Amino acid sequence: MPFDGVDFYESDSLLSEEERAVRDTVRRFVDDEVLPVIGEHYIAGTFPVELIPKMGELGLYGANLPEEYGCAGLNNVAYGLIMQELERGDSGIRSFASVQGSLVMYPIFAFGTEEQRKRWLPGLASGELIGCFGLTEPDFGSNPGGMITTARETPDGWVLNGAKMWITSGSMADVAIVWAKTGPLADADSIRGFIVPTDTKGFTAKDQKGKLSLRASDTSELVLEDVRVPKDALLPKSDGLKSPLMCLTQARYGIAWGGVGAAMACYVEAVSYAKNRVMFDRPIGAFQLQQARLADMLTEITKAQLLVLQLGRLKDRGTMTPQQVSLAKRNNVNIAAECAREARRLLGANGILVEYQSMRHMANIESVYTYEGTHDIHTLILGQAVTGINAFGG
Ligand code: TGC
Ligand code: FAD
Repeated sequence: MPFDGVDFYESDSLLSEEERAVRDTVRRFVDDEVLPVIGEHYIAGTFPVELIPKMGELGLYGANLPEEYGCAGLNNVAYGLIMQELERGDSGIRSFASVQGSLVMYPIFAFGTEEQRKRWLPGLASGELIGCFGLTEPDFGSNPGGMITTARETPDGWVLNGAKMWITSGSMADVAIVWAKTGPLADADSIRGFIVPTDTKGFTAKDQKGKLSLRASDTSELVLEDVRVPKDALLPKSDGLKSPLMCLTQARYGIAWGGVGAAMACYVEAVSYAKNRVMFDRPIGAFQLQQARLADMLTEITKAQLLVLQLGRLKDRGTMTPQQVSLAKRNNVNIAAECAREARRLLGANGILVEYQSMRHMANIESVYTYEGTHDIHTLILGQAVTGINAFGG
């Protein structure tokens, strides 16, 4: 049955016609192309690569970047709705699009030259090229400022050395945005971004095996051994740790919308099951305990929807702050985790089957809870915003 949304507070009426049309297009795409195949891919631990050009045709990569670079030029609310619908399908699908748009195309757009934008953005927008974003290292996750990957300048370019860990789309990528220190290791201000074609000598990517979460997603370790790139591989306007953190703000914004999508998928599945599953001669939806579960889910989804919609309007107005994004990422991913777990429980034994969606979302959301700043890190970002005191340590 086609997905009909969850809209208890008529938040649809707060969307423009164009925003609704974008949302409905992606909604249909997810119903027709993602949901029929995602379970198999999840079990197999593979990414549905056949969807990559289709998402490109629909303009889903970097959809809030300008049309002159082959992008859709949509506003940020429409961009958020795209992420919401993709994550309703699977967090791995949304991750692919988030990384491509917010973590690869955005830094090229924001920190690159006009030549770099023209060279890379149209291919990434169409999905002909796949990108990945290398910030996290084996020993530097929540504190990327400590990274030990280096870029040394030579007369004809740069030489990169180091390793990046947990990199989404790493093994499929044609191009990697690699963050490295160009000065002393103690100096996070010397971090700069580099556009590294993955066929460059010395660059290798290895699949991360054994994942029990985000299985329909390519996650890899990148190793850079004397990787030589020309001068124009540097993103010239990247300048210190702030630059990759600016990219994270873009991606976290999309994830906050994505959390709503995953939560809605689980809620709708739970409502339908509650109405149809009969136990003790009554549908289980007739029992107060199950109604309480559904009421809690609906309440949290409704609050989360209003949160991201206002966040999107602030982003479109140009006043959104990273701390506001932290609040939304932290809240919406957390409520998605709660909804997925409660839906799975409501489904009883069927809830552990791949034919249903809730347990897949429940497992996926554990990755989403951890990446792009763990829930704890966003707590500390908010704590700092409130008190002015940095509690990160170090
Ligand atoms: P700190 O001194 O706080 O900040 C350095 C400079 O950056 C500014 N800044 C930001 N700017 C824009 N957006 C943000 N979110 C920003 N956060 C900080 C800050 O104002 C400062 O500017 P300036 O002008 O004073 O130099 O840096 P810190 O070293 O104390 O770190 C702070 C902390 C812990 C919050 C930060 O490192 C952090 O966010 N850690 C979490 C790491 C993380 O999220 N990694 C994600 C890797 S990518 C990923 O997971 C992709 S998943 C795939 C998918 O998206 O689907
Ligand atoms: P750690 O930093 O080791 O944290 C471990 C625990 O300690 C967590 O509970 C954390 O909250 C807590 N902790 C850490 N510091 C503090 C503190 N100061 N106070 C209190 N508690 C603290 N990275 C990329 O660069 N590119 C990608 O494409 C990418 N894709 C990913 C895909 C997946 C599936 C996953 C799981 C991760 C991905 N990541 C990516 C990495 C991700 O961003 C990191 O895993 C994340 O930032 C956390 O780092 P860590 O795993 O090293 O945990």
